[in-house]
Formats: sequence, C-alpha cells, structure tokens
Amino acid sequence: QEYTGLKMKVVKWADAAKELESKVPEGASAYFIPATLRPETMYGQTSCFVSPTITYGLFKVTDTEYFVCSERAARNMSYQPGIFTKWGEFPQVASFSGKEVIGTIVNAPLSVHKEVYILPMETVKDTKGTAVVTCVPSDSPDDYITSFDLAKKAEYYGIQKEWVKFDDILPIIDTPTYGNLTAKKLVEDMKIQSPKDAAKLADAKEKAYKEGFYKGKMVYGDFAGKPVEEAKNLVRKQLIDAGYAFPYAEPDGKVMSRSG
Ligand code: ZZB
Repeated sequence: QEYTGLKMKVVKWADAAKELESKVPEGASAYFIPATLRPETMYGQTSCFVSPTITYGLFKVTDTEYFVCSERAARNMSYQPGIFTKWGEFPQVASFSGKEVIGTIVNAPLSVHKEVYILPMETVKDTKGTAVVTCVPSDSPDDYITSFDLAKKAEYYGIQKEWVKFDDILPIIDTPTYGNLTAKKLVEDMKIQSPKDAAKLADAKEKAYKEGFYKGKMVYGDFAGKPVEEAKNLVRKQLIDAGYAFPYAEPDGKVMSRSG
C-alpha cells in the first residue's frame, strides 16, 4: 500500500503536551504525520485525528525535524529511503498517549484551513498507516461522522466545538452519483448514526473511494476541471516537491484490507 505521509507542523502544543514540547530542541520543528491515500483531498482538511488510547512516539528524524506517529510506522519508515538518516534506526525521544496531544494546533498543507486542531478519533487503528489520520469531511465518511459526533458532544470529548471546523464543508470533488459532498451524502443516505457503525462505514468508504476515483472531477484547487484519476498524482507531486509530504509504503503482509 503506497500512502502519502503528510507533514503537519506543530504551531502550538496543547497544555497537556508541555513536556513533549520540551523534547524538541530550539530551532527544530515537530510534525504530526498522517498517512493518506487521498492526497487530492488535502484542500479540505479540517482537523487531524489521533486515538486517545493509542501510544505514540516522538522520533528524531534529522537535527531539525521530529515526527509524531506510531512506533510501528517509525520502524517502517526507517527502512525506506529519504526519511531517517540511518537505515533501520528511528531514535525515539518521547512516548505518550494520544490523549495528551488533543488540542495541539498544526499546519494543514494546501488546506483552506491553514491551522487545524488535533482531535480524538476512537476508531483509529494502530495496525495501519501511522495511527495519525487527517480529517477530510467532504470525502471521507468516517471523518464526516466523527466530526459530526465531536461537534455535537464537544464537552464530553473535552474539546471546543469550534475546533472541529464542521460548519461549511468545502466541496473538492464532484461525482455523478453523490454530488460534491460525497461523504455527507453517503452518511445521510445510509443512515449512519455514529462513528461506531463499523460495517456501514466500511461499505460507505468503499463506495466513496470507487466513485471518487473513477468518476470524480476536481472542483477546487490547481487542478480544478481534471478527473481525480489524473489530479491525484499531480497534487501528490506538488506536496512532495514543496517538502510537505513524502511517500510512505506499508510493507506487504501487514496491510489490512481496504475496508479495514
Ligand atoms: C485523508 C482521506 C480523505 C482519507 C478521504 C480517505 C478519504 P485504507 O483504505 O483502509 O487503507 N486512515 C489511515 N490510517 C488509518 C488508521 N490507522 N486508522 C483509521 N483510518 C486510517 O484507509 C486509508 C485511509 O483511511 C486514509 O486516507 C486515512 O484517511 C484513513 F476523502 O486520508 B484518508 C473514502 C475515503 N476517503
């Protein structure tokens, strides 16, 4: 599975993450690293998710760059070219629960929202990607329903409603079957009520992937008017060339099926 690792630079750590902040030397930056299969949707990022129950690491990648991701992902990255400096080594400077970083503010490359919040998503899996997920409510049914739930029960989740940025969702891709807010349409049509409706969400995700990839047309960004099939790699290349992203491959055998 070939993901795009996105570099979301920390702008301001949450209060509960002050100790982590102290591990990043002056002059260096820390980045949350979501793994995505949909680089063409990055214009619509509204937040970035971590699991409040997963253990994450802060890894020293170079003298000036520190990554936040799962240990499993850091290990995989250390066996891929152009990320860490020494093959097979992924120096860890801190270990912490996702819960501690909720409320941290990060940059969202290409997004109409320049800065977004780290928010909790209970359905993030530790077994794929980096266990960090960037949120695109227009095109990901999981992100749509999770954002809906977070906004509705902000207090319960210990966040502020405004952090969710769920008010006007930016249309990025138009499709013949689901219009220009594919995730919203699928969640409503399929009567998905909660982020825990796992079977329905897996089905919705598959439908959104297929429709978006084979029939979608960009309606936002530098490649507006182009089919998604073409724009996907163009946006990916733009992000990589600008230093905002890098290729991240998941080794064979550990890859979960698309539907999770
Ligand atoms: C942004 C995005 C926008 C995504 C979209 C999807 C969609 P897959 O197919 O199962 O491999 N993801 C990545 N890692 C995890 C994880 N550890 N736990 C839960 N979700 C994860 O899934 C890859 C996609 O699932 C990734 O691409 C990421 O969300 C999420 F419009 O990034 B995506 C129809 C999907 N649309």
